[in-house]
Amino acid sequence: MLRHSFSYKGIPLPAEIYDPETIDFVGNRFQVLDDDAFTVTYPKSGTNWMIEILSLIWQQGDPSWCRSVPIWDRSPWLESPNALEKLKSAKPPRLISSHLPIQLFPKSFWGSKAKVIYTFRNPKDLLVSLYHFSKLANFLEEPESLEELLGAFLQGEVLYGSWFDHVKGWLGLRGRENFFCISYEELQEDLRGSVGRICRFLGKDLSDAALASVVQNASFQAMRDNPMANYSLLPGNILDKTKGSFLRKGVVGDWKNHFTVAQSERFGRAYQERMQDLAGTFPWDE
Ligand code: PPS
Repeated sequence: MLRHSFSYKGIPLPAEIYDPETIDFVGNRFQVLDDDAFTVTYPKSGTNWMIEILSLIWQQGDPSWCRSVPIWDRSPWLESPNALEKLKSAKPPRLISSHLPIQLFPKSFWGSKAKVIYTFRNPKDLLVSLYHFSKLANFLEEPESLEELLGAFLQGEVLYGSWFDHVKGWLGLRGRENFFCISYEELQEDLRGSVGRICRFLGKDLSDAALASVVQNASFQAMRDNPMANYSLLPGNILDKTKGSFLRKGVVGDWKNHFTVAQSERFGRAYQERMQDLAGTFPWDE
């Protein structure tokens, strides 16, 4: 599963879009600013959904920015070489996205007041999302089967490394004033309430009409219809849109349509072993 990767401090990263020099720069020399707001996720956990929500909050619910600027320019990817250039000219306060595990995050974050919003998702659904995405993303190795991807995922032999370590690493920041975490499932269950909580964390006071506009414009359908958010602008050599959509299904529980009973049990055993210290933390634990 790691054919198209390089390893940086033991974490496999996509070699076709990133490089070790940039990751090293990001970790050691990138200057985080106090008013930066980071969206951090393990891949396929709802990153772009959160970017859209934050973009809309940034604009008090006005969708013009979301409809006129590609999502990757509104919240550049920290680990991407191009993004660093964009971030230099970005007008503060900056929105920034990242999949980096906590140990590779910029050192300058630790002395700053910058905010991190960490979004996590049921790993079984995330795996299904990744499985489908691997078919269209040319920078990912396409697994032969879900079974193959599942084995690699449980071993942490996938891009960005172990989901278990990623989540445990970041959730270790719970309780800090500048850290907020939320699940994809909570966003699905109550988007308006979730947006309200995110606004409170960011110190943004939105009117009821502005909140309603955030909810409406960050819906799955609105994002799917928005060329600036649905990845249709990416060239075919990066994302082969003939093989599927980036905004694929956008639901909770799709794993039930993909996992066999044996796969679910195998996953469950590994999950219990690795996550027992966080038992009961996640909506899918219920
Ligand atoms: S990536 O490639 O890691 O940045 O992908 P990421 O954005 O983290 O996750 C993609 C999945 O999020 C779903 N998505 C949404 N679901 C519900 N509502 C909205 N608005 C929304 N936007 C994105 C997207 O469809 C992917 O999930 P799947 O299960 O594949 O549909």
